[in-house]
Amino acid sequence: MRALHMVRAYRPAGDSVRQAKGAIPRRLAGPFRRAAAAMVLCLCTTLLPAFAAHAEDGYDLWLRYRPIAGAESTGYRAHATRLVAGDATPTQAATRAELLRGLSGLLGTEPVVAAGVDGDGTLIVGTPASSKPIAALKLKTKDLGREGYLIRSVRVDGRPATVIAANDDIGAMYGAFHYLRLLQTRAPVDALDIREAPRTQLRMLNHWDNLNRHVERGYAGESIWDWHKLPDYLDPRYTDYARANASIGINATVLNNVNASAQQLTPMYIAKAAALANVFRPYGIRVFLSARFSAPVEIGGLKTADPLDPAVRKWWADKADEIYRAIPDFGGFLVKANSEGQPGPQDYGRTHADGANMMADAVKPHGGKVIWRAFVYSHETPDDRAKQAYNEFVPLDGKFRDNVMVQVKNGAIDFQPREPFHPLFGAMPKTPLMMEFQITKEYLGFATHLAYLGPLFEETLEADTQVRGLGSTVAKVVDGSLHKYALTGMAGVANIGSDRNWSGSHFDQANWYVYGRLAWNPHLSARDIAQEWTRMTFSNDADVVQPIVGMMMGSREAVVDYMTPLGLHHLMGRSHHYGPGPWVEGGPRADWTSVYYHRATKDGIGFDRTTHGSDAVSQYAPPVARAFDDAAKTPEQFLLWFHHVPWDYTTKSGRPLWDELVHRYSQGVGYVGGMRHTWNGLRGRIDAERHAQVATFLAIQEKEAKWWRDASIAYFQTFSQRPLPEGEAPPEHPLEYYESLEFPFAPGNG
Ligand code: BDP
Repeated sequence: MRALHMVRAYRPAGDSVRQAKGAIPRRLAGPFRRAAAAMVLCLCTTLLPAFAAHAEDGYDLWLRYRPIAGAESTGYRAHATRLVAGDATPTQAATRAELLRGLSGLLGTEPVVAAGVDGDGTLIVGTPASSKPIAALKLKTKDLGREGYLIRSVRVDGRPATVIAANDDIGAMYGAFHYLRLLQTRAPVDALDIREAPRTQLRMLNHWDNLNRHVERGYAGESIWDWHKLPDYLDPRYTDYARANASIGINATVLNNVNASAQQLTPMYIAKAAALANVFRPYGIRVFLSARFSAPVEIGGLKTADPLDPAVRKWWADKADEIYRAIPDFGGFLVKANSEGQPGPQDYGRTHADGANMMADAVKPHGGKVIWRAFVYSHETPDDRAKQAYNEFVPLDGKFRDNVMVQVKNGAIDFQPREPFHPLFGAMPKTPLMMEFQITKEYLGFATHLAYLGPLFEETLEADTQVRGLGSTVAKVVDGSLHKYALTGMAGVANIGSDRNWSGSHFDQANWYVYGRLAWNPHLSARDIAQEWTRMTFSNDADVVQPIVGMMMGSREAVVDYMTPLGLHHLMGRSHHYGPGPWVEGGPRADWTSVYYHRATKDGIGFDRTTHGSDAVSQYAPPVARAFDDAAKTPEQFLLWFHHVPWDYTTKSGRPLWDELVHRYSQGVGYVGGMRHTWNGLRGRIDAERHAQVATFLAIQEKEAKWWRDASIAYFQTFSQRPLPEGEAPPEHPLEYYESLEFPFAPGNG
């Protein structure tokens, strides 16, 4: 991003002079006009050098490569004065370019590109096949697979060197990014012995991007895919997107929304997708497409999309052939079927397995996969929504083709600030299950709320399904070790858009980052990753890293507290999901209302999912089910998810439930106040541009956290009919005020 960054660094300064001059209204009288113009000019000349030096607008993400202070004296420079790295393939060339960009940025001087080790401090990068010096080292690389790598401090002909070796070009690229990360985070690099290989095979982003560039649940501007100008114009952003993903090991991307348009599969759009695939290929990223199940009818002229109909099967096989002619390494299809109004096999009396297998057969000859989503539920099914995916899919275990994966959201409802792990994890030993996380913060305050999702992802991955005894964690389901899955993977619903900072806020970049790192290794620690990201993104200064990581680690819990404490869920505004809406009821379907989920009455609150209620608990392995069935044994964070309890129920703190609820709401707001305080204390330690935006967003967050608290308390108090605990401020407005607020233009609406 360096080259782009430099170009941009100069342009806005010039532009701003022009715009600023034009912006002074003509009608202003002479002297005032002249004074204003002089002021603008003076402002621009003062700011110009700063802009020219660093446009800290977030575009560079975590790949900023800013100089290491004292790179010489700290010894970093001595380790990479020379670079031996090939450029015979596009991946090798991209790896070498990244190392040159990164090392010259970090070390303040460009390493000499050499053909062999003829000096001290050589960095040797490649594979035994592509690099003679690496072949000569006879390193053990077999167990690293195609994407793994090793980084080791070695001696070649007595000279100290560092080697980054892999079996394949892409492994070497991942190793190069790892090496740069070591420098970026100021890790020691003089005695390296690192072996790394990804723990999952498919590490994928799901873009919910429409062809008109609207991003469903997107809060970072419009889609980065400029479909209209593709395939001819390739925005340099596509390359930077690929670099950023490769730097964290993401190797697959689904370009379009799961609520898919059949148009995506027409020749015109296949050509556009192929152009993107060409950009991504050197970075090890494969393109997938969301496929609309009824495409054979909509764009194929058939009368049916019945998966058992020979003409339909042939249509998909032909379509797959056509796609593979344009994109030889096409990954396959992602499918949302018979969910939220999408077409699917059940429209023809067939099962999800019938649908998935038909498409799997179409891509199989080309080595493609079908990723079938388990996010299915219907308001016509008279059962708890939380139970429906399990009921639908568990009977199909073992009935899918071997190139089908079933993609399961982390929880059984829908990406809430907190959900217990989905009961499907552990329940389908014969079907590879992929994890689906949501990186974009549809239910966590959009882009302006600072919520680091590492702890959310980690909490789910570490949850113990207990299906094969203690320690049968969700992470072990996902990495395939528990059930010996032949295919493994993780998907994250992207938070990427065309906003200059990619994710809509500087801190939301951390959610893209942590997702990628956990997809690579679901056993990593969210805190360690936050540290890494902070060092790469803001500063290596301990006085900066520590407070930022502290803020981040508690930030998601704060959102849980001020939105949906104690296991409450799905209480946000209708459709757009912005702001509180616990009063939402009526409308087309009960399972799209809030009252369906919180079930507050004068007697109490919460959804009874015990054996006496909807019995959702019985979808978990017996020991887990027993714990969730008993309010006293249920972790309090899930209390109202599984239990309907009276308002005076004694919680773990000793407070009655109502008091505890109010306490949590206030605690959440208080945490945001604390983050503002911490952030203000970092003024001057972080560039002014990013500091100011984060400060403003935190102010928005505090205002909205209070709004959530006040509206929720005002609403639930009509049921609890209890006074506020002592010291708790009453809501600022009456309930009717909160209920009257409308947001027809909230972003991201479906
Ligand atoms: C929900 C979103 C909706 C998506 C759906 C899905 O509100 O926009 O289409 O998930 O995952 O969270 O299919």
